Amino acid sequence: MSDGAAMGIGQIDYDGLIPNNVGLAEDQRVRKALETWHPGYIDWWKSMGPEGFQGSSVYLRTAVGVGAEGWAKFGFVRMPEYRWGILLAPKVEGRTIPFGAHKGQPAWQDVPGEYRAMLRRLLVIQGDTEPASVEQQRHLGATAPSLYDMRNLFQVNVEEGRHLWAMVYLLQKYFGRDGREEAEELLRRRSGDQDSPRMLGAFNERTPDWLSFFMFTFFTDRDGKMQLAALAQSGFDPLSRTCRFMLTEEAHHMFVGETGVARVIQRTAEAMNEAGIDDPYDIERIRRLGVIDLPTIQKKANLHFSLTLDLFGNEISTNAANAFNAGLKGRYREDKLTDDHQLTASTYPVLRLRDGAIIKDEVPALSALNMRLRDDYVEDTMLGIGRWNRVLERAGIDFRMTLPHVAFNRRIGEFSAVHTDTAGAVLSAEAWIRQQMAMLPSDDDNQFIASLMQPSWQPGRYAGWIAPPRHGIDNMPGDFEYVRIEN
Ligand code: BYC
Ligand code: FE
Ligand code: FE
Repeated sequence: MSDGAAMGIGQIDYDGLIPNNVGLAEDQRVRKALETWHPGYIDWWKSMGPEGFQGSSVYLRTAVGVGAEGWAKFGFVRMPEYRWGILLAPKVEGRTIPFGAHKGQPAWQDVPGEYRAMLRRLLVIQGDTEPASVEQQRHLGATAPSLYDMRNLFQVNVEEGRHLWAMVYLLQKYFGRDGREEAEELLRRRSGDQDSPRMLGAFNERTPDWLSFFMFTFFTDRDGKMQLAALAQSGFDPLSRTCRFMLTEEAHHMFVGETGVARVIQRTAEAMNEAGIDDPYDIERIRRLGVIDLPTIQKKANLHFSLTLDLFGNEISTNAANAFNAGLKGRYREDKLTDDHQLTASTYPVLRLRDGAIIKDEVPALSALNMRLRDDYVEDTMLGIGRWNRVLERAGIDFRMTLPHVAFNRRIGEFSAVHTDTAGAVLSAEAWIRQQMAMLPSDDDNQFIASLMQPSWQPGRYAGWIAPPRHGIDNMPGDFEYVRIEN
């Protein structure tokens, strides 16, 4: 990192064990706590991180600054030697609490005693998702469709690891002994474990194949983006600054998911055109071309969208109202909104279940904050779906990707009590069993996808079910060896 000065390395101290821009060298207590936690983290990474590639050199970016420009430097790194750091966005002088009951007061630099428990819970939930996703993705390297994709997977993985560090820093710095215990627990829980699972449902699902991985980064990392954006508004300034920097990394995760699925769609469209197949539902013939048929891609999207919606919590939530009133968790782009930022007198429309039917209900805006964030999420997701559809449009294929209804396949909230189809029509249990296979991936679909997951590790080569990307990472040429595989 010697030539980093021009890129703002002055802001980050790379001398100690833990790179940081929070003055760890002078903060004995927290430095010691983090250094004590570090070996457990490395053990976790080696046993639960990318399986089989810990000795390989990967072309990764590492943060060397926190400014908007030039914060990253690319180079070959063995993942266990990645410099996971504690990086906060710069402090905004004179920042005030942007919303809630304390709106306008100076932002907190320390934890307000009355909100300690609430804040700790938010940090722990956020922190828990980060290692969970690494665990879910740990088997994927073995079937990577290219070295480019393998590198992107590992980049996402090391950054999710850094996001865990980000939450652990806040826990250890501001929550003393309780924080240290929570930090240990974050390394102890395991995705999908019967006895000690991760906290939120979607983070205990399997990510068995690369289409699932791309869908996960498109849909579920986008929940991460929305939640981090809401926490970036926090009146607790260290959390705000942490999340602001995490969001700069999250952009790449969205990119991996959106372009990943787009490239799968593109390859399928090309193969259909080459073979002269116009009917997207001619599934057997399309699969014989070695590509994933569009209806199956749609089913995967249905699954990941519905699993991710569960992460927004219940339709009506006093937890969300309390966190907003307390000034801890805001709305998406709170600072760009022009209302009173207190919401004590306003309402918000929410879809709910009444007498077995889906209706729209005006409820107090404060209790509907989970749904407001979810609506913003759906809007953001639609933009990406639109870009997938332009691939189909350009290829002249008569098929469009859509999002299922928000009531479809839910396990959290009001709609967990009913079955619906993807258009939101309520179904009997019997009809659900009959129609489910047309809406969610079946065993047969999953087996077909699994059959395509053969490694393609020659530099510049891509598996037959996915199109190459338009540009290399860091402008590297098409045949660049992004991962030097060594065991
Ligand atoms: N699973 O008042 P309610 C990411 C519980 S992703 C299990 O509606 P609230 C990433 C809830 O805990 C972003 N339980 O919910 C992505 C509560 O239980 P208690 C992660 C659930 O509190 C990809 C009860 O039901 N960050 O970063 O508003 C790769 C009543 O709930 C679930 C965050 O989520 C569920 N899905 O919770 C890597 C931000 N939903 O306490 C990383 C922090 C609800 O009454 N979290 N419950 O026993 C929060 O802001 C909120 O806790 C939630 C919703 C958004 C999760
Ligand atoms: Fe993350
Ligand atoms: Fe992410």
